[in-house]
Parts: sequence; structure tokens; C-alpha cells
Amino acid sequence: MNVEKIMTDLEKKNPGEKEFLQAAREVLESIVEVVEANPQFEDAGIIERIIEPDRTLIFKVPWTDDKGKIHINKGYRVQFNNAIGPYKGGLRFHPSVNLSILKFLGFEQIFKNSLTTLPMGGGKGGSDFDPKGKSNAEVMRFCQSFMLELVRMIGPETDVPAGDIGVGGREIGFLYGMYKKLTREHVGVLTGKGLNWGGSLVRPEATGFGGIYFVEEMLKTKGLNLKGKTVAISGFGNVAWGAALKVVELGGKVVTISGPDGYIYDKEGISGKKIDYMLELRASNQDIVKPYSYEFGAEFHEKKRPWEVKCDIALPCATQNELGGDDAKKLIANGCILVAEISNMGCTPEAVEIFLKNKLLFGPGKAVNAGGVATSGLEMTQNSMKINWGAAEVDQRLHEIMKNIHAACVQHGKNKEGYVNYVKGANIAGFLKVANAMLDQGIV
Ligand code: 2IT
Repeated sequence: MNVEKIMTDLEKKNPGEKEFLQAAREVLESIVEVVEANPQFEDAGIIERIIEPDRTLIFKVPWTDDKGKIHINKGYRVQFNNAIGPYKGGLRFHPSVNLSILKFLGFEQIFKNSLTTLPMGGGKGGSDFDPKGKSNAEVMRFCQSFMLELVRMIGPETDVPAGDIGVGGREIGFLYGMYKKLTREHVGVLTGKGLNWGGSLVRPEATGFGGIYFVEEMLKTKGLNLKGKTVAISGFGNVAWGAALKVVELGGKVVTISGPDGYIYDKEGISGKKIDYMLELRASNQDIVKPYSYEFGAEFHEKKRPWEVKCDIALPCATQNELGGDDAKKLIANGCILVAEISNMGCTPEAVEIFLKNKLLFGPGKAVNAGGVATSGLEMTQNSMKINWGAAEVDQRLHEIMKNIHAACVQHGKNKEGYVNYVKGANIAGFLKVANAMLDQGIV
């Protein structure tokens, strides 16, 4: 398998799509050995087929603001691969959204969803709409207009979107309301729904909780645990919040959160009502963390990232490529032993290379953050059965899934010296299931 040749062709077909090309290269480099050991994959064109989305819908989203001014945004849904189940993946509303970002996320989602052991294919969607500073009514009108087009693509057995950055319970509610009006069906077509209308307990916490269950498993391989560990977290949204809750519950100390405006360093530890305050920051719709420093008297470092603080564990929980090579070096110099991406592709390839070279415990997003979509899968199951599980049952299933993902990474990623390359392990384990399903189903 010639990775360089595949990448050259991919670049020609997808010019300038740097995030997508970055995600594709990482997977391809990881699976070389298994593809070479299994010539049936290349014979069936699996590689070329898996890096091309099944289809992509790009549409206009017109909406009117509270003053009556008309705005036009771009809307997208990328249906990447449905070999093992309906397309599944979140919607991201953020001004940075473009086709490259959604293709990288959709591509990652194929392997992540495969790792969960649940029957879900890979997809992603969203818009360059910026929720910052918008009123509730504006967000509603935008969501309704977005759904007028998205409805053509989705269905409970076809494609099941959820939230991602900028899309939480409120947006899922508005989207679901319009879907229901258009189709007259009350079905599990979106996940992350409200508890009164088909949502699952633990879904809001699931990405963060799952991430920390995975971190616990990683630590266990070294006979360690979270008790007394100092943890640096980036972001302050849903993912960071769930992770902080679980770290504190398991005896760790969270010392940072961050936003586009900078980071908070709270030496005393972020716990209890300080974690609740993250929800207030998010609800303020301002996308800033500075107010935390007035509220609790902690340090605010303007326009900086939290990777310069001394910590045992670093958890990127914000967005792609938020931790670079220089950050990686700083973390290692400060004694950090574990980095786990709870954001998607949180670390740059340079940072990942440095972590692997230095034999850190490094967990890639598609394994570490799979608890979010796994719990979406559990929401789909509950919707199909028309029942609701209790929180303990969902949490226990989530925990089990994360342990299984960790075991799959170890199985496929452990080298002769005993070091676990989780990047390789996750990519191989995720790929094999999808590739074999594609083989079974013929050239489609
Ligand atoms: O990146 C992700 O896995 C998500 N945003 C969650 C996707 C989902 O369908 O729950």
C-alpha cells in the first residue's frame, strides 16, 4: 500500500482540504500493515472507497434576524460511510465550519463509531452559522430553516444527526420540532434530545465521562489512577464540563479551563459550584471564560492556551489542532504523563509524534471521545424499544463500552516492547470492522 500515492491523489481530488487530508493521512499510515497482510482489502478497492464520502449535501440556509435583516449561511451534511449502520454523527454550528472540517469529522466518525461496537456508520454536518450573541428566536429560526433542507437526508434508519460544537439541547429541540412538523413522525431521528421527548439520561455528560473512563484504563496499564493527579482541561463547553465532573469524582484536581479569549488557572481546583458555573458561561452565549476570574478570583491568561501549566494529565476538550508541537514539548518538560484528546483531532500531527516518541500515554479522539456517540447509540436503542433506561444502566453500558474500546486499542496497538500506540490501535480496530463489512456487501 503506497500511502504517498494515495495522498497525492486525494489532494488532487480535494484541494486545500487540510483538515480532511490530515485525518486521512493519520488513518492510512496506521493501517498499512493490516492492509498489506490482507490483500483482499486492496483487491476490493476498500481504501479508495473508504476515503470518498458516499454523498454530501450543501445547501443554502436563509434566516431573518430580530431586526428583520436577512442572513444566508451554508448548511452541510456529509454521509461518509454506512457499511455497519445508519450514518451517525453530530452537527457543528461555528463560523469556521467548511467542507474540509466536516469531511475530517465525518471520516473520523466512521472509525470512532465502529469502535463503539454499536451499529452506526459515519457522517457529520453543520453550518458556518455563529451562535455567539444570537437571541433564542434567531437560533430557532436558523434551526428551522436548516431542517427544511436537512430533512431530505435524514431518518431514523438512514442518518441520525446529533450535537457538536454550537449545537446543544436547545438546538436539537428546534431541529426536532421542525423535523416532526415536516414528517409528522415522532421518531429517534436526532440524538441528544430532551429527557421528556426521547432523550437519554447521561447523554449530556457522556463524552466527558467516557473520556475519563478511557483515561482511567490508560492509567491502569501503569498501575496508576486519577487520585491526586493535576489535570489541565481546555474548553468550557459540554465536553469539558463532563470531563471535569468525572475527574473530580475520581479524586483528581482540575486546574484549567479555556475559551477563545484565554485560559483560567485555578490553583485551588475547579470543583463543585465552579464546575456548575461552566454551564452559566456556556449559556451566556458569549464564548468567553474571563468572567470566571472575577467570580472566583483565579488567574486569567489572555489569548493563551492552558498547556503551559504544570500538570500530570492534559485533556484537550475544545476543538481540532488546539495543541501543537511546542505545547507538547512544554507539557513533557513539565512532567505530564498522559494526554487524551476528548476533542476531535485535538492535537496536531507534530504534537502526536512528540508524544509517541516520548512514550507518553497518548489517547486519540476517535477512541477517547467515543462515549458521546456511543451514548447516542444507546439513545437510539431506547427510542427503538420505546423505553427509557435509568441513569445507572446507561452509565454502566457507557463504562463497559469505553473499557472495550481501550482493550481493542491495546490489542491492535501494543508493540513488542509493550508500549501501546493507541493511535494505531484505534485506527486498525475501527478500520477492520468497517472494511470487512464493505467486503461482505460488494462494490456499492
Ligand atoms: O464528535 C462526536 O462524536 C459527536 N459530536 C457526537 C456525535 C453523535 O452522534 O452523538
